[in-house]
Amino acid sequence: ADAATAVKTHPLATAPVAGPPTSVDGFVKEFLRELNFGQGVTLAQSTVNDQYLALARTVRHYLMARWLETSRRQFEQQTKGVAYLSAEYLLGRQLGNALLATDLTEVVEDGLRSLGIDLATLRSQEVEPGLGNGGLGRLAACFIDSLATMGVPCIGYGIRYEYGIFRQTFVDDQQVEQPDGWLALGAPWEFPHPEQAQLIGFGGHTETYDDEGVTRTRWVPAWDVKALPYNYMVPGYLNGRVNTLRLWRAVATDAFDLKIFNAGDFEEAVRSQTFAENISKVLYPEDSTPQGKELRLQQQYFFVAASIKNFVYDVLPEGFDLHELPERIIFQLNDTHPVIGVPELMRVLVDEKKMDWDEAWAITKQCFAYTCHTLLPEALEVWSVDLLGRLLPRHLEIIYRINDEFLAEVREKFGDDELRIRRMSIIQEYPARAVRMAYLATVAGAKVNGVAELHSQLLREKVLPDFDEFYPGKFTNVTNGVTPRRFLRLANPALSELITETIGVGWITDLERLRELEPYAEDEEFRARFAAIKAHNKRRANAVLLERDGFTVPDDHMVDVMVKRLHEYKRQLLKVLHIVTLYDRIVSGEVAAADVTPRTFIFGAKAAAGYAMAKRIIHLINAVGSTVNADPRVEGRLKVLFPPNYNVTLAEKVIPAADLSEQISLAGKEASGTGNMKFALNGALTIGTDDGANVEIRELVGDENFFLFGMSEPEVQALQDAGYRPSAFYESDPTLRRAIDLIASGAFSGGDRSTFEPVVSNLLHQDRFMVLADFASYIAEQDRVDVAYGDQEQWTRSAILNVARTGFFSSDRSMVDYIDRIWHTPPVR
Ligand code: HBZ
Repeated sequence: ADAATAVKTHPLATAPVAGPPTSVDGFVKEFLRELNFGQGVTLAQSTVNDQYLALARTVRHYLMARWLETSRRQFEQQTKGVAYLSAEYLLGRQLGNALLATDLTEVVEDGLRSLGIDLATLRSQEVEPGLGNGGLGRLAACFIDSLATMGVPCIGYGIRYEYGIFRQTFVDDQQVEQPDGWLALGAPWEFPHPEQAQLIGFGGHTETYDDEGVTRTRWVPAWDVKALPYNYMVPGYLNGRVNTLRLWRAVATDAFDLKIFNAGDFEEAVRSQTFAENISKVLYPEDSTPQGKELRLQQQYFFVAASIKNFVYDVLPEGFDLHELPERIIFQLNDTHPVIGVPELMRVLVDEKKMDWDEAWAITKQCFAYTCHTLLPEALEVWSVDLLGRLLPRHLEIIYRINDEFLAEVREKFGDDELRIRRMSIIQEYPARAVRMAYLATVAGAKVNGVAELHSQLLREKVLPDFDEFYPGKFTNVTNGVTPRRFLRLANPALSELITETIGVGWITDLERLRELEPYAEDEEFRARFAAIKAHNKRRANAVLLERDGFTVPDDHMVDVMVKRLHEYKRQLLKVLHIVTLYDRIVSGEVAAADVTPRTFIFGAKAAAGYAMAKRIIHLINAVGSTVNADPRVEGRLKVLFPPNYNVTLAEKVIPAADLSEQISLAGKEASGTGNMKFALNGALTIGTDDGANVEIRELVGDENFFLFGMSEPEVQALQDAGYRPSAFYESDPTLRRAIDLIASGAFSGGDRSTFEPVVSNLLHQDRFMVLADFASYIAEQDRVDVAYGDQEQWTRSAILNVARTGFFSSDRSMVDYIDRIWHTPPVR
């Protein structure tokens, strides 16, 4: 104890050692030290990977003092902060962002050059942590970047998957998934803290006991696993702040294998270790359609329980009065994946802290807020009572009680309206008894938000109308945003330089200042420079795609990009039908090739491994691409590129090169979209439906700078109600019929009519997302795109205005909205 006190009261106890000097010399010394002492190699012996790892560790050193200082002050100040609970963080590469945040890029570039090393080569060595599926995971990464930059206390909590989103390859034009061993070459950005491991229980039973005259419940789990925290730095942009992302890894407890080992079964001991470690082994690659698998629920409970325990027992100071929890923390639920945290906090407060149920519930209701990211009914998570009862028996009891009390309140307000009670119950009865996690989140959350205006409106009116009526004021909107640091400053250095030269650097942390660019749309010289940058970015994308996939992007082509997860509602098929239509126009002689605007179509999309239709659509895109690219009749006019394994790293190269951004989901299905924002900010024009955040993009950039097509959400609803018959569109539209017939004829499958028969017949007889209904409108609008592209001066004007008017979509603004409407967590100095 004496030794511990001596350490804590030492004059240097809380003063972190400063990082290396911010000079080329200071950097070079530190880098060589890392190479020699950290990697154990001389410069001459070192591989690119050695150099990358040494560089990453060197950059860490510059951030370390700030990180320690941020934590120390946060502990000292005890102001309210955000615990962002997310099963996914799609971070992208770390090195470039860390250099940007510390303003070290030039020093490092010069220092490395003096050693004969190219910074860009080392940056390419980094394998991005793909710990997310798509928009939801990337949103979490943007949000924690913004919070750090704005000086808002935040801990991101999640799972350190050993394997992130699969690596996609194509074999015979079809998707094949490979494991993503992102840790294989070293993980220089993480800080494991095994001494802070938490035990997380599972299974078993509950029992009541007498606690000095009070009957209490306790949970006796049957098995447990250890949750090891791995900390990651989340550096703010040039502000000396470094927040923390804490990801949990599952390992077997010693007791777990020791018991079995001692029983003489070595093999079983190893097997059970594997069993425990499976929990954080791999990211579920299903987006939008949860599978209800037991391991998935284990993952969810594992990370949420570890996070709540960590916060309550380690982050809060000793003796903290838990009645004040809502003044210290808000747990933001990124979709329903962490919602099991609600009964978990109740269990901690009631069973462990022996708090009265009503008091605990009053606290819990103030400590959670819920963000919904979907409108698709099949995407709303439900967990069978059977599974929950087996895995988390105490949590199921708690959920039942929450539901009983909630339904009693509903009865009180609305009377014994049994239909309504059944509709609103957290427990669904059919087809099987199951817990509706979105309902639990809505009942427990202080606020519930959608992710774009239209989405929030539909959420209130269509998905949770009873709850909106029951809880006036609970529902709100926060439109998504993207971080301008990664998606403009880092991804598009040329445009960033032009912007900074024109309006100063303030835009990087105050993106609305892009408005100051508006007048330059009329400046011929500015337009010329802007257009030259787009051309430069196309050449840069060309170089990357050439090296990566052997693809070339012709200099003189419009670059037309659709990158996002493969899902029927996003309607990659509509894009395919457009390409097939253009192809058919030329090969049938209807239009001379020379009269077609040259376009290169770039796709990027992963399909969930078990989503058969999505995989067929990938096959079709590749097949159409192979045919089109090999046909001399359309050479120089149409080109289709589908680089495999689209990820954040590729996005940073492709988005800045785009002329046209495809945002073509069926109205009412895409909650927000965030790719749409990234494209507009990088000067692409959007062709899109009135869906998600497209609505707000169009409002801001103006109708004349946006290509709108397709049905509106009310029109979709009306067609649905009237009875949608896709074949009627096929029969009455000859252009559509030709495109579909061409696919059905085997023209893209070596004459084999069976290959794409399931796609064609689904379109003709089901077409749940009304591709055929929007086809004519889409083609007509695409023809207008061609005409517009013909006037390059006007196109560039529009592109500049897209940049100037979309500053609203900074995730910094999203954070301001969350803070004002939901969190009430002011920035600290
Ligand atoms: O979240 C996306 C929405 O589709 C998109 O419109 C929105 O912009 C974005 C951010 O709010 N949703 C997802 O990305 N969803 C998932 O990735 C997902 C992952 C696992 C699931 C369910 C959904 O079990």
